[in-house]
Amino acid sequence: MITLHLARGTIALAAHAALEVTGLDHRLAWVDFRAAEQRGEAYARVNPKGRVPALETDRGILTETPAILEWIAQAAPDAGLMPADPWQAAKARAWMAWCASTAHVNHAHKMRGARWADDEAAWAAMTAKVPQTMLETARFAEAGMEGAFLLGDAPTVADLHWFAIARWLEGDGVDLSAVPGVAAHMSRMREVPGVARAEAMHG
Ligand SMILES: N[C@@H](CCC(=O)N[C@@H](CS)C(=O)NCC(=O)O)C(=O)O
Repeated sequence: MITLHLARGTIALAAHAALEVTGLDHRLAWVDFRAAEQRGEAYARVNPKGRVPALETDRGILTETPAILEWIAQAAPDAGLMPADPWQAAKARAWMAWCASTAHVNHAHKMRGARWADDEAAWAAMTAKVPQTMLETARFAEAGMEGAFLLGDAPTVADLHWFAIARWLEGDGVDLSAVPGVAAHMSRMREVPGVARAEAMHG
């Protein structure tokens, strides 16, 4: 049995949605951020990095959203979430690397400034920059879309990763009317069977 460790509204939604889309049998282990469970001893045994998602499998525990998404896609190849074509697969990985290393980090500057500075004025400066950097992030995703989805006509793991981040845009001060292609992509993602069911559990 697969167990996904996740918290509401986080990037773990991407892996959660992938499990719902593929129909892989799984259970959910919710981590309570309000109680700082992600920094507790029990969760450190799951993921010493203190982050979600983490996926427990019969082979061990996997962390990092791009790796988890690719593993889920390969465990359920019929769902078609990872392109079979090597070039398209590489592009899906490129999107996920960007989501994890750039888009997600831009968002984290809003609330997690203490990771990068001890100076509270620096935290405020990082937070203040987020509406601009997240608008640029959204514009980059919008400009890169090759069709209804990031890689063309069918959703892939890259779309699930980006969707989880796009849900943060309004809270980050981005007016979605400035990026209609992103708003349309979010609507299309909610029509992919399984995505809305997962999203409904994230508030
Ligand atoms: N590189 C990781 C980042 C995961 C991550 O930062 N998750 C956030 C939630 S969106 C988290 O667990 N934060 C907990 C904390 O900072 O205490 C991935 O892509 O999976």
